[in-house]
Amino acid sequence: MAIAREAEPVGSLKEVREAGLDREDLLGVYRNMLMSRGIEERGHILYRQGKIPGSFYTGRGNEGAAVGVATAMGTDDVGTPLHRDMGVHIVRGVEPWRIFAQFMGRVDGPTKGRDGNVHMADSKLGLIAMVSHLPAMLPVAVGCALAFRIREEKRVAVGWFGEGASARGDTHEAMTLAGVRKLPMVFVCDNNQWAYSTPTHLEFATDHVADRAEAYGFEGIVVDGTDVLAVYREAKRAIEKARAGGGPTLIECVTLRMEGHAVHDDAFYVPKELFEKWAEADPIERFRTWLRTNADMSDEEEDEIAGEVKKTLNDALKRAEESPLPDPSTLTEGVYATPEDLDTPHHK
Ligand SMILES: Cc1ncc(C[n+]2csc(CCOP(=O)(O)OP(=O)(O)O)c2C)c(N)n1
Ligand SMILES: [Mg+2]
Repeated sequence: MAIAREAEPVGSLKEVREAGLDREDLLGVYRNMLMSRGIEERGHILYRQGKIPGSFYTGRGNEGAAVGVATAMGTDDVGTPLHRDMGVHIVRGVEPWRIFAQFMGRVDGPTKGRDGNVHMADSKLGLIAMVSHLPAMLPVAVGCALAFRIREEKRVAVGWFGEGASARGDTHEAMTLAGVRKLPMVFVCDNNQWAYSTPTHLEFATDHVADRAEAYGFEGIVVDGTDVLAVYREAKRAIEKARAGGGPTLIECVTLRMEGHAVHDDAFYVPKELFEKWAEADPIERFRTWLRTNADMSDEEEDEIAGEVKKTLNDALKRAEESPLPDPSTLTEGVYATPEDLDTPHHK
């Protein structure tokens, strides 16, 4: 029994319209989910071809949670997405070819070949690249929220963290400060039930991570992370509440990590039945079915979206492969921000 509120699934098209999405938006959400998965599937191929230095991380099963939250963010809001949140980069407008370039350490990746695989973000799109996700980015996101408060800007910071990372002290510090100062902050927990090989009952003793929110003085919500529309609705409410001065919210998106921690891990320790059960709640398939039932998505529309995603990804791969590796003589460039780098709406 959760202490936090357990969110209901989203039902009708009318309900979704009331939450702020029209039919075109919904097809865009579907496209963004397909794009996220497509990028990671092609990433696996690049890895097997030996083109990705280091390991490779994916968020399979988390597409709905990532896209749902990012769709609810405002243009001037800021976020710190993690290695399971490809959908956030896509929704914010990072071009897929730049993500492939990042995977391969090329100069056209968002970190210009300075960092590996998913340690990336484009600050011009309101995203801050992760340092580590355990959970080094929560204090950074809360710092952004504090800055918005001091500058009296109507902006919100969204900080992601894993359920395993919630055991670390930085989570506690970030939530304490956000709670006592009622900062415009939304905490999003990607609860994929595993922290590497550690299951949730060895990570926290409450039923849910979101149950802790009440103790920090704000609302906790548990939502099915495979239901993109329920995630969107809850994120939208939380973000607008934070913008209106109502303080933080902790949203826990429950999913299952559908692959190993990274490609080097075959997840032998996850019971097979768990994978089988959660495969039935695949977020993309769920939303596709919802669109067909509730928004009359036709075969033609579905094919058009799938075709467009496929073409975008094929072109993106080609373009990324043409991007060179960084010149070693430029190693120290970009380590410190220039005044021009800081001249964005997000730094003012
Ligand atoms: C200080 C530190 N310890 C260990 C790691 C290695 N590590 C990276 S992610 C991870 C598991 C995190 O689990 P969780 O927070 O549930 O996120 P998930 O990977 O499941 O999304 C570990 C042990 C690290 N990056 N930093
Ligand atoms: Mg986890």
